[in-house]
Amino acid sequence: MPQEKAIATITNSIADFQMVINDAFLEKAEMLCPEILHHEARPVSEVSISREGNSWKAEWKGTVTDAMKRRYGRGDSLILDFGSHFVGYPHIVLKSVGSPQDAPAYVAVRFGETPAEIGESTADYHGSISSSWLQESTSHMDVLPGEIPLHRRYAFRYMQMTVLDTSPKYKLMIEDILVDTVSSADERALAPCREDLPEDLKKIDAVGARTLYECMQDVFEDGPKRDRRLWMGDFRVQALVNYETFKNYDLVRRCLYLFAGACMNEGQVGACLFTAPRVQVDDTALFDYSLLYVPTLYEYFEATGDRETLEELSETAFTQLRIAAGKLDERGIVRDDPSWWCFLDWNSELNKQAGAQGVYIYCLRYGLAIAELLGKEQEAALIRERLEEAAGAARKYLWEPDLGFFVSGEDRQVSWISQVWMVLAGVFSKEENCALLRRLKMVDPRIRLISPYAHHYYVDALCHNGMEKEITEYIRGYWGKMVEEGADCYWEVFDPLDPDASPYGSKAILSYCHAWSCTASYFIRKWL
Ligand code: RAM
Repeated sequence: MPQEKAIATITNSIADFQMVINDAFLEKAEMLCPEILHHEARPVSEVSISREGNSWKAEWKGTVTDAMKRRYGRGDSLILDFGSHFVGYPHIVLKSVGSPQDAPAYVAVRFGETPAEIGESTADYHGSISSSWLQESTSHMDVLPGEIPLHRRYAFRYMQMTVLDTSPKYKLMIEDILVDTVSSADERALAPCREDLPEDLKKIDAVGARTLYECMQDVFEDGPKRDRRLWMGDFRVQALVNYETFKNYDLVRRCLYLFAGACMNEGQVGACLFTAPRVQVDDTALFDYSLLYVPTLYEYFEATGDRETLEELSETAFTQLRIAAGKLDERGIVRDDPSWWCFLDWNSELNKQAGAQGVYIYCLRYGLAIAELLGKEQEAALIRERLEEAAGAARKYLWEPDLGFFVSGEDRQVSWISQVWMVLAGVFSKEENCALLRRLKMVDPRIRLISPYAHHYYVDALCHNGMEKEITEYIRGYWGKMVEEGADCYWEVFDPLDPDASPYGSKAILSYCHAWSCTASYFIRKWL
């Protein structure tokens, strides 16, 4: 179906960046905008937070009732624990006690998904992304009683309030405190997980489902603390978990239309989208993220049987494959690049070439499935040809028989994620893939997996090659470890061998409820 395309040029940091808008698609996305469901949650205790070695721990200090009986003056502070992770709008009502309020109250609040964000000093933050993500706010309150004016939505379990000043004549008391929580996921829709599963796996699943729940807002956000937007890579895996849990098919459909409705130059699906004040694609393209639109569309059709959407969005999917084909060199290998051109994982030493080739082949397979389903013979023939070429080139130029691994880039780097994507790409037979996965575990190359997102694809590779037995142990050792360390939701980055790992140079800025980490629930529900 031909679509009218209006081209809007956006002044942006990338000189030739253009946004390609499809109004009809954006209108559909708008119509699918979900209702946001609200609940109320209150703090459950007062805690103290202290450092224990490299990590921060919260300890019970008292009841909320006692904390509300106390009077707070200049320099006083308290930390409340809401008992679990919440996303929403806090309402904190303060009153003055003593003489009449003869000066404004000046208060600071800080919210943390984990104790670390309360414990670490924000003044010491020197990370690579904006400190404005740190969840804190200071306010003057001229008239009491009154509510601390907090306009932002926060993602948190812990809240610290510090009184910066009152006056010598009056003090503050907390009159009321609650959070109006928001999510577009309906808790009642959550499909129960298998009754006969061991308790620890049920817990691992519950944390995954909670993570997804918190990230389901008017789009599938990557993290309700940060970046609070729709990233293609995160969206793909969120959709998979959603099919096994909340089954909000319309939210997936909405996001598919959003990506297709606001593309980058030549119709490339952007790495991420903003939805306010209007829909806008970011001026960042990632080779793998654009391509992952293809399996996401196919899987949506598989889950829903919605052929109309598949048909309407199939051109967007084929376009991604076409654009990716333009990045191949004369050998049929994806050209390497020193820029941040492809994501795969947060390992800063990672060379992305082989992984990118794997993603390309993998997505070609989904593109072929779509073309065949829709009876698009010409498209199918073209994809088939590209698939053979790309897989052949990978075997010829990237496979190193002496090492028994795929190599990447000029330095012929061997990394975990290159092998994972080549296995998922199905460049070799199942037996060879299994052997490769076993060798990978045994040799344990130094360039390992860092993000739960990369770990997802490793586990996926195990599942698709008949190695389901290995996955239970792996889920326990990875996602289970986060649970052991007190995770209410799964974290953006988790490297058990390097607990301080952060791609941004600080742990305080990390998102501790991150969409791409929720996939333990998918494996537990679908594969165990
Ligand atoms: C970060 C976010 C997001 C991820 C991108 C690549 O900004 O963590 O989830 O998809 O990086």
